[in-house]
Amino acid sequence: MQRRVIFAVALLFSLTICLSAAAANRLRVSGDNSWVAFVNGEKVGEGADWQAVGDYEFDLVNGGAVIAVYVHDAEPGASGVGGALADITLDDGQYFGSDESWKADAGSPIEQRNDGWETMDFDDSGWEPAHQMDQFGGGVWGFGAATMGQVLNNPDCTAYWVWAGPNDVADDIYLRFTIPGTTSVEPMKKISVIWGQIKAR
Ligand SMILES: [Ca+2]
Repeated sequence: MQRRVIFAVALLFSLTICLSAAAANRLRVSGDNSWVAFVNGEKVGEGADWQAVGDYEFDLVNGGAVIAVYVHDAEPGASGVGGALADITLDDGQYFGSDESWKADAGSPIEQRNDGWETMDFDDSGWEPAHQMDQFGGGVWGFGAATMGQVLNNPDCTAYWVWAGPNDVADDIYLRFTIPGTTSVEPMKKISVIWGQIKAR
């Protein structure tokens, strides 16, 4: 009997470690004027104050993840400039900040878009490299760095503000960044299908 109790306690302890370790990947997002963030096709959060940075935890799928962020600039056309900033820290310490290596696409407002742009399997090969602007801390958003730094520290954010093309043209933009997994895309597709079936039940 005592052995069973010890086993049960050990199992609980391992599960707790597993669960807390699995939640250590972080996505931090800001968008001027508002954003909606997705990881692996699931919405993780949204915000409408670029100085109040979003801070979201997520799980990897086969060691990888697809980050997808929509940002809306509320001032039409050239009457205001838009900006998007994001970074990713994995629990193994790997860091990825938004820059020209991220994929970007200008389009309709998110309410009108239903092509699966946020999903893991979406083909973004036709998207452009993001238009890279100032690094966090400088440029037109520099005055908000102190407030934003309350979230964008440990590690310090080294991402760049980005947009899809010149930021005084498009008002609705989409970003994608893929963290490669440890296996090919095919098993990831199968897992997302299975997950979809489980959720549908
Ligand atoms: Ca604008």
